[in-house]
Parts: sequence; C-alpha cells; structure tokens
Amino acid sequence: MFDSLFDILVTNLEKIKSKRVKLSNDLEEHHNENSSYTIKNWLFTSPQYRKWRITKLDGGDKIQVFNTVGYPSFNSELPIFGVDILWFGTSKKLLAVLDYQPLIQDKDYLDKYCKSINLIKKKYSEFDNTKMKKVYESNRFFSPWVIICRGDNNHLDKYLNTVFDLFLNKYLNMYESNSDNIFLNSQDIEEKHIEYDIYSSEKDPAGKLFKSFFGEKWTNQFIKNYLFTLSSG
Ligand code: BLA
Repeated sequence: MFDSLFDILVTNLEKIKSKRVKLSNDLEEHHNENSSYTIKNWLFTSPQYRKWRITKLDGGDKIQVFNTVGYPSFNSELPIFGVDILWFGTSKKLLAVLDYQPLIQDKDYLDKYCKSINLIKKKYSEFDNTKMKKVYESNRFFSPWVIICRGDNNHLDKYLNTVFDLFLNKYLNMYESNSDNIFLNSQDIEEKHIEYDIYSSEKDPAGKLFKSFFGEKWTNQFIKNYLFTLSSG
C-alpha cells in the first residue's frame, strides 16, 4: 500500500539528485516469524539533505504504514520534513500526520519556515480534521500548523496523494529558495537534530509496535542504526 506516495517521493528525491544509500539486508527488509508483518526501509542522501529515510510496514489488514523523515544538512536551519501515515484496514481508519518539524519554537522562525502549511490546511480543510493528542508535546518539534487527519477511505482516496505531493513540493521549493540562516548556526543545528532524534526515540509510539512485531533486539538496533541515528551519541 501507499505505493503512489512512495513514487511521488522517490521521483522528487531523484530530481534533486539524491543518492540511495545501501542498507544492510536486515534493515532493507525484515519479516516477523510467520511473515504477517514485513518492514521495508530506504535511505537517501544528497548535498541538501544529509539523511532522508522512508519506511513501509505491511501488516495486511491490521496495519499499513508509510513513514518518512527528511533531515536537512547541518548547514541549513530548515525544519525537518516529517510524515507519518497509518491505515488500519479492519476498521478502515486513516491517520495521517504531516509537518515541517521546527528546530526551535521562535515565532519568527515558525512564520518563516512552517506557516506555509496553513495554505494547504485551508485548501484541504476536510483533510485537516483533528488536533494532536498527548503522545507528543505539541510544542516540541511540531509546528502550530501540523496537519492531522483521522479519516476513512474517502480521505485516503480523495486527498492523501494530492496533499502529500503539495506538502513535499512546498518543502523542497522552500529549501531551493532559502539562502542564509538567520536563526541558528551549524553547531546549533546539529545540536537540535540530536535533540530531535533523542526526543523522537523516546516518544515515538512505533517503538512499542515494532517490539511486539519484531522483538526487542531487532527493534533496538533498528532505532539506533536507522530511525534515530543521532539518539545514541
Ligand atoms: C502516532 N504513529 C502514531 C501511532 C503509531 C505510529 C502506532 C499511534 C496511532 C494512534 O494514535 O492511533 C506509528 N510511527 C509509527 C510507525 C512508524 C512511526 C509504525 O514512525 C515507523 C517508522 N511520527 C513520525 C513523524 C511524525 C509523527 C515523522 O514518525 C511527524 C509528522 C507524528 N505520529 C505522529 C503523531 C502521532 C503519531 C503526532 C499522534 C497523533 C495524535 O496525537 O493524534
């Protein structure tokens, strides 16, 4: 599932000359014991983005996931591109979270780099239909305009591809048109990326899920070597 999102993303990453980084076989594709859950991972890098990862989880009707995070290089203060999309086939429920994840919560920073999400929210207000619950603190690494959709087949078929495409292209264009950093220097940026990885590795509800599917040992190395590489100094 979510092949169209994957294609939109990879086509765009190729356009900006990203290179695919080879992952170990066990990270590239991994199954649980009876193969009812399969996880596939991809990693890209480019001069602009030091790390851009994509994860797809196929758990049949139980759960389908498309998760992607784009980290700019340490010489750009731009937000981190974060998208988490889940489909629960049995109940036909969609959860989609899309954000330009800010490195700091300074109002001018948020206005400059995150506020453009608002245009998408206004245009597709049916898709942006709920607020964040308490999994994450909304004021740490989330923007005030984070898009959250708890929806159904209709949201999936009618809006998801369009919203994702627009959300991605606005982000990539922002990078293209941005010149100098005005809020953070590269050392600050690196520190914020480390904080983001530590914070996310602690809060991400995926950890629990992965442990139940794939076991503690595989999950711990997955978090450390792939998902949040800067979380373990
Ligand atoms: C929520 N993400 C969730 C939940 C799960 C995952 C199981 C809780 C579902 C629920 O509340 O019904 C699952 N997250 C995953 C999986 C991966 C993952 C399988 O990362 C695989 C790698 N999460 C992100 C990123 C963002 C993000 C980059 O990984 C930012 C856009 C957001 N996920 C996010 C938020 C919630 C969530 C904000 C809670 C939604 C809410 O508060 O309602």
